Amino acid sequence: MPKECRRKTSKDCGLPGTGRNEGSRLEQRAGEKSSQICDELIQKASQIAPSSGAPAVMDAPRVPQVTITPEGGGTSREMQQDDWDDVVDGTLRRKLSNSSISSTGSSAVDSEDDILSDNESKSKGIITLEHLVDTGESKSWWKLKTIVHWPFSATQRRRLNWVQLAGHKGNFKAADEGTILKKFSENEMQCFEKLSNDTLLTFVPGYHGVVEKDGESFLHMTDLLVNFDLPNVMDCKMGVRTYLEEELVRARERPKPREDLYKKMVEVDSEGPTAQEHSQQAVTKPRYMQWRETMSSTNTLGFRIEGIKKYDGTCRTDFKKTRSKQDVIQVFKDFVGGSVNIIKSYLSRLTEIQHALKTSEFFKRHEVIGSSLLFIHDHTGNAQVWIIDFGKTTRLPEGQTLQHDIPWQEGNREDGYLWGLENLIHTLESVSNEGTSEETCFSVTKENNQTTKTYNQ
Ligand code: I3P
Repeated sequence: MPKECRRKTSKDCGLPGTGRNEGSRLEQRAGEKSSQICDELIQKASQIAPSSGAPAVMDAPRVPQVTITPEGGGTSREMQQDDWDDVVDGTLRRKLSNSSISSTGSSAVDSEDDILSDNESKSKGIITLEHLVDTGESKSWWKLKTIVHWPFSATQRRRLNWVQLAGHKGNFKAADEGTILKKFSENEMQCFEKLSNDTLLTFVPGYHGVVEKDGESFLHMTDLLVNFDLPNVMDCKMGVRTYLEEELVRARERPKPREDLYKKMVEVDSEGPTAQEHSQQAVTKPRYMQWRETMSSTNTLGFRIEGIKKYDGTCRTDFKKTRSKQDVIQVFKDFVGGSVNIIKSYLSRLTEIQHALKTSEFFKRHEVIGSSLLFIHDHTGNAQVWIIDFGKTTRLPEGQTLQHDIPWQEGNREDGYLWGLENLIHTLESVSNEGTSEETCFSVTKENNQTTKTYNQ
């Protein structure tokens, strides 16, 4: 059984004061926090099943390895001052890349950073933020809480399930009902602007421009969960590669050993790091990302499952070793509760997305890295798939286009997105064909803080 995700208090997340190298201390804390927050990230018991044959075969992509070079001097390089932004509002912040900030569902708190440190915010898992209405003073406030306990009655609560299954946390703020604010990324903004005239428009979250709040910029977006009742959500990261070519080049030119990524790697596979990496207790980011890709189904199927949140509030992000097609089939079966109808709805939506991608001018001219397909369904049978997260989706030089279904070789910028989508469709077809012992029809009720699932006779 998956364990519920846990959150630490702001006290637990407090940043250290001055002292020895701030950067490396924070970096170290990031690793520690990750493991504290979501125990299920490390399910040592899970086995890597051998790949059971992808429906389509693409040559294994050539993976240029990036390891720490002797420049590191045989010991782990301490974080440099320029790895960090200056003190902002009294808080030392790590520089934000314009990388993906996975977004899904609804809103957030006035300032999550008040509660979560930036390092913790980069941990995975799930949190629920509820908008609680104070009936007495017609004043509202926001509360961060763990998923499973619902101490307020449904009438007191305007439920806002806020779901983030992948990417960086702490990047969302409350917005008008039905919308969310996502931390500004120039890249993502440009994508949304270009997508406004593209065939993909109906498959991406509604974009309502840039807004300023508390001195920060945000992308104002439609909340994808708004039309669902107790939604089930799955995040699948698409493509055979999850890092930009420029990240690879940067890592070669200026390797930045990271202790936090080393720790994350060791937590999943103690034999993952090379002898040199073990001695340095650090790995570079592309090296970590490449390792993640080979451990999961990214390299073998062109997509991977990042996380799942079920209608009852449980969440899982322990899919780092979910690699074979059969493993993925099993996860999908569990996710839909055995409902072939939901799978069929997803398949029909995926086929529409596939068609739209093949005719999209935007898609043709962008390297799509770190973008996810977000699956959402609920007990009413409503099922949707959305294309999300464009923080690392990059425009190609004028005149260059991508095929998205040929092997990646460094320099060609191919991302394998269409190949992954094809495999994803075949995988869901297998789920559908294998069927289930029962077609699941059930209703969900919530009473006395308890969610009850009732199967129809
Ligand atoms: C993270 C994941 C994120 C990546 C992050 C990784 O690993 O690959 O996509 O952020 O890099 O740590 P994991 O899934 O194992 O937690 P970007 O996509 O923004 O690069 P980071 O630690 O540099 O934020």
